[in-house]
Amino acid sequence: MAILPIIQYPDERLHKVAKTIDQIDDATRKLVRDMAETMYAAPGVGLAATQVDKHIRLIVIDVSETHDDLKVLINPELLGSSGNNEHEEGCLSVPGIYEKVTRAERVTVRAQDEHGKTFTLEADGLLAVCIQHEMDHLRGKVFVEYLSQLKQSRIRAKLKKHRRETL
Ligand code: K1U
Ligand code: ZN
Repeated sequence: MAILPIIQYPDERLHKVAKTIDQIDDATRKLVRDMAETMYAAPGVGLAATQVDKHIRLIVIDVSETHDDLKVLINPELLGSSGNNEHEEGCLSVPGIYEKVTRAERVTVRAQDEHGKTFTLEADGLLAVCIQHEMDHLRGKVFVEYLSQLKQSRIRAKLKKHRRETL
C-alpha cells in the first residue's frame, strides 16, 4: 500500500471533471487500498480520486471512530435527497480551514463497490455531508466555492501565508 500526495487548493487539477470507470480491475482495487490508507493517515473521513490526481469516479469514506467501516463508492449517482442542514466541513485539500456549508440532510446514492457490485446507500448526518462533499470533488467543485468571494480570497491568502512560513 502507499500514501498518495493530496493536491492542495488552489490547484487547477481540483477542477477537473472525473470520468466514469468502465472496468473495475486490480488496478482500481489497488487505488482503493492506497486511497483508504491515505485517508486514514491524513487523518480524514473521506477522499475523492480527484484529490490524488486520478480523475475517475471513485470515492472512499469512513466516518466511524474505529476506522472499520470503509465505504467504497465507484461511479456514484445521486438518486434522491431531502431536507437541508448546515454542517461544518473540512477538506484534506484545504488544510486547517473549517466552514459551515448548507447541504441536503439525507441522500440516497447508487454506486458500485470494488468488485463491481451495485448497491444503494441511504445516508444522513456526517455520512450524508461527506458523500455530497466527495461527489462535489468528482465534478471539480471544492467546498470553499460555496462561500463568498471575500471568504474565498481570505482562505487563499491564509493558505499562501501558511505555506510560505512552513517552507
Ligand atoms: O474530502 C476531503 O478532503 C475529506 C474531508 C471530508 C469531510 C469532512 C467533514 C465534512 C465534510 C467532508 C475530511 O475528512 S476533512 C478532515 C476531517 O473532517 C476529520 C479528520 C479527522 C477526524 C474527523 C474528521
Ligand atoms: Zn474535500
